[in-house]
Amino acid sequence: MPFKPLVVVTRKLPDVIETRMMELFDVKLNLDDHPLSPTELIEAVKSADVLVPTVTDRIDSSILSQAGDKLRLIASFGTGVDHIDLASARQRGITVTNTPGVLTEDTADMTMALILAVARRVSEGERLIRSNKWSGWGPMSMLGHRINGKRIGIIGMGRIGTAVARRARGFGLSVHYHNRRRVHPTTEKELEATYWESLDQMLARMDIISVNCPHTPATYHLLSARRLKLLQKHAYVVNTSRGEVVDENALTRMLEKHEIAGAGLDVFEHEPAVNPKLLRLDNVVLLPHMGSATIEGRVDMGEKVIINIKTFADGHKPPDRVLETML
Ligand code: 8YV
Repeated sequence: MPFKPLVVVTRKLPDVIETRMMELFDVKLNLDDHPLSPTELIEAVKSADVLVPTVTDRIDSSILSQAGDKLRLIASFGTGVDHIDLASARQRGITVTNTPGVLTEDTADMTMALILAVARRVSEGERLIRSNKWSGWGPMSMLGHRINGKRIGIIGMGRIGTAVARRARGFGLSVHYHNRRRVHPTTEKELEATYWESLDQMLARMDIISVNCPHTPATYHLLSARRLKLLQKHAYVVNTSRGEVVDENALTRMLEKHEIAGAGLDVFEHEPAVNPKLLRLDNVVLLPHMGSATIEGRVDMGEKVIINIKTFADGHKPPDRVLETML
């Protein structure tokens, strides 16, 4: 390898990945896995040739302005890149890569888990048993809503949205979607998916809404208070993308007033903080950003990061480069 970079990794990664990185590069690990403080992050960008951040590292222009000339690559461990100021990185000649593709299936699985959990009251049922308050079966107890035969509206028909659509078909849902662009006719045909150019019109007709678009300036609060009001009273909202795409306070107000049936949330606007009002509601299922959290997925992500760094260090363009124009 022409260049053996100093790679600073901000969080603990699978052992097999850290070991491989140490064989290939000079590596500084975060063995106790604490989220880096701003001071530590500045130290990291100053010393590294390559930074491997995660979603918990906010790499904005003020952090990047402190980076030395050494920092050439940000090889992010994750697909979403909304924690990185891409324009600022480009201006400084820093390449940014991510790990697309390898967490698609796991995140789609978690989307289905949330849909089933909220519509069939899975978490609520378990809470009932654990609280020792279950008095026995009753014909009218713990009734949820049937999934089969309902309509799912997917916002963002990229890799994950498409994987959700495939699973949804298996559960007997009819697939609808809103996307910046209509997907290829072959995919649309395979999924028997209906395209809605108007998000507003789609929202008003769906039983389940699944948020699967990335968070960008264009999708911030895409599900605004006004749009959430368009949903039917029996509708569910599921989000495994980014909290910022949904106005969390507006959603919480609607859930409190039962203006929609429920929500399944794996992501939040101000992670790790969660709106305390959500914690008191039974019609929500709350997960701690674990959509891609499988052992296999983390190893796959790590391998992608290694390929990106190695390709870059060998003097070539890394395969998973991200440009702000791609979002
Ligand atoms: C990751 C994610 O766990 O990759 C993403 O965009 O949201 C998560 O599934 C996390 O971002 C890793 O940095």
